[in-house]
Amino acid sequence: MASEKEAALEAVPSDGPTIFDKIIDKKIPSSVVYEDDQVLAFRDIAPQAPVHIVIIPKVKDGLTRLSKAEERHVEILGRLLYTAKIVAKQEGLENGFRVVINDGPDGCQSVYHLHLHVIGGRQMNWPPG
Ligand code: D5M
Repeated sequence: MASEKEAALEAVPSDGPTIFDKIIDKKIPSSVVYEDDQVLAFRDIAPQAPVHIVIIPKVKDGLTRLSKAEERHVEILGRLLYTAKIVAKQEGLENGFRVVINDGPDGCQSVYHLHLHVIGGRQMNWPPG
C-alpha cells in the first residue's frame, strides 16, 4: 500500500467524485463517530495517532480543497471546525489535539473533497513534516 505521501503525490486534483462520496452514501463502510445533516466524521483508515478522525462536508459544492473556498462556504467551514471541537471532546482529548487541512500536492492532499483531520492521543511535534 502506498504511503500517504505517495498517495498524495499521485492524486490528481479534480472536481470529480471521490472515495468520500461512497462513504457519505454508505456504499463503503466507515467508522462514523459523528454525523448531522451537514457533516460526517469517521475514523481515518491510516491513523497517524491513537485518535485520527476525518471530518467532511456532506455536500462538496465545489470545495475540493481549502484553496477553492469562496464566500458561500464560510458557514460550512465554521461548521467543520466546530465539529472538530465536538469530536475531540467526544474522543476524550482533554489535553489537546491537532486539526489539519492538507491542500494540494505540496500540502499532501490525497482526497479532493475538503476535509479536516483531528489528530490526538499522543504528544504532537512542531514543525510538522
Ligand atoms: O487525507 C485523506 C485521508 O483520507 C487519508 O488520511 C486517508 C483517509 N482515507 C482514505 N480513504 C479512506 C476510507 N475509505 N476510510 C477512512 N479514511 C480514508 P489527505 O489530507 O487528502 O491526505
